[in-house]
Amino acid sequence: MKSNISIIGVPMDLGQSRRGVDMGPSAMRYAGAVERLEALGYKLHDHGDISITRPDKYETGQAYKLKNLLQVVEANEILAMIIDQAVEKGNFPLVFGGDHSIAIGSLAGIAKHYDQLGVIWYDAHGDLNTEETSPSGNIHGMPLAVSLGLGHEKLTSIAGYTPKVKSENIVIIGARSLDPGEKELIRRKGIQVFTMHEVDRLGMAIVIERAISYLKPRTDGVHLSVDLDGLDPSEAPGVGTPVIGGMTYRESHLAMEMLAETGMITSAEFVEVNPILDEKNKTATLAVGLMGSLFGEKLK
Ligand code: NNH
Ligand code: MN
Ligand code: MN
Ligand code: MN
Repeated sequence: MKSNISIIGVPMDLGQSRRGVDMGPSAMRYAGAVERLEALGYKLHDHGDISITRPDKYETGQAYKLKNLLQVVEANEILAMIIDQAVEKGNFPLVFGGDHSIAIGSLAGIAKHYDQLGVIWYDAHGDLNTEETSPSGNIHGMPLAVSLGLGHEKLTSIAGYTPKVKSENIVIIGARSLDPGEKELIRRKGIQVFTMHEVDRLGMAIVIERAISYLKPRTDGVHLSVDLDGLDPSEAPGVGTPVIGGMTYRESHLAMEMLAETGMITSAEFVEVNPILDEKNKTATLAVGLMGSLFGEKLK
């Protein structure tokens, strides 16, 4: 793991319809993220939170196919620029969300630095919708499709190039709520998905071993995108779209620890922490604990 970490907070809540997830970065800072990583000997560069333009009126109804598109695009362009510079400097970019629409900007800033960027998508959902397949019009359900070059041109062209990632370099872990269009895309592109069925059947250790041996030979860097709704809502209640039957606290720590051992993760984001829906900052605290494991707490 690189010894310098760039932290970027993205107080974004426009990619979905439940207010409050914009406070995620504060909640993770409050839960001690910076101190936790400093204690492990990393040098932290905290860029603070990028500023998000609020729309005059939130687009929330069913009528909208791509809610708050312009503001989501603007924030992701800025995020991509900041991340680009962090990677350029040789730092490890660590992004605090914000809803998952910000993965568009993260990947846009990172991917140009790699020939074969890998992505691990730790999530209850596939986030593989386009405006045609989305049941909600929420852009947080689209970032992985956008990064594959699928979806609205304003989203796919962020940072001036497309696609950001290749379907064969993606591994999804923890999926248990996939929309029909997402399933179709997964089949068509042959995307590697370890649903909860595989997590139950094989156990997390084997799932992560397989993810690692799949990605290692084919990628030259791996972005880890952790959506806290990947975990079970009993352990991560502070998320906007909880889905029962998720990954446990222990499974998730094991996953982070095993990824830490390989040293193959080159950037990461922790998203969808909504302090308003949380219980005493439990979900933010959980996220910060997972960061500790990802950055090698066990090994230090
Ligand atoms: N698949 C649904 C949609 O596109 C839900 C996505 N919600 C998420 N994704 N929280 O992680 O709207
Ligand atoms: Mn999700
Ligand atoms: Mn997600
Ligand atoms: Mn989510």
